Amino acid sequence: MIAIMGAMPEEIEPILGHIGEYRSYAIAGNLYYQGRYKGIDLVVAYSKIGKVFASLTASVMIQHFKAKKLLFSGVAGAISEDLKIGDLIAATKLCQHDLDITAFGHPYGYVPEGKVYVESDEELLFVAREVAKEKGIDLKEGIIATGDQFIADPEKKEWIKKTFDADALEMEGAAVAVVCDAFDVPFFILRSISDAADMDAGFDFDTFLESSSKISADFIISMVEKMA
Ligand code: 4EZ
Repeated sequence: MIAIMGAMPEEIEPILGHIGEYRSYAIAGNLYYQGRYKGIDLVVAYSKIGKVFASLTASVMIQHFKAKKLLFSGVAGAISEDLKIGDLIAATKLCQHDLDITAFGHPYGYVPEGKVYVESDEELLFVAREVAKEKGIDLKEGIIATGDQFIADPEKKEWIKKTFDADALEMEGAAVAVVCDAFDVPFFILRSISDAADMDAGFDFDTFLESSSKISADFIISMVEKMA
């Protein structure tokens, strides 16, 4: 069983479009869609926005649906100047930019028995590079910073860039990474840029949510095909 998750309905709709027939299960306030694509069993769901909902959904996909790999598809705000709207970035590692016990001398993003960065699975990154090569897609790779805030402020964005060396930001990736790491489930977080986390972010996000979600979802489906 491979899990594919997003945070918002728009992020998983293009995935459901590919799998055709599926069954729905309601668990703890979310709907989980189970179906098959090219002979592979899939469970697909959107978590709702933010780290808490994302952790819940990732946990259910692993514990209840026995997902052996988890792929996340969605959109993100760009930090790196290299990333333009519609570009794809695969996370090499992820961190929580809003986790702060620095009052006790710890670095930003760290709590005891945790780690600042959770690293993505190398094999899934390899599959992604192969798909990108075959399709002639310019897949970027970098650090994704996650927090429970929609960032639409150049100063906050700059702080996240300098504190975590992050290339993109969103609100679920690191939560999924922490859960998958704890359960030893290989994960892959893919995002297509919807905005630049600046003053125009709200407007750009609304404008590009659908198109960027589709770019990310199509790539994820190609990865599943490659794994079949
Ligand atoms: C969160 N997602 C945004 C959800 C916003 C509004 C109804 C991705 C994202 C993001 N997150 C795209 N751009 C972002 C930004 N500038 N800051 C945080 O994963 C829902």
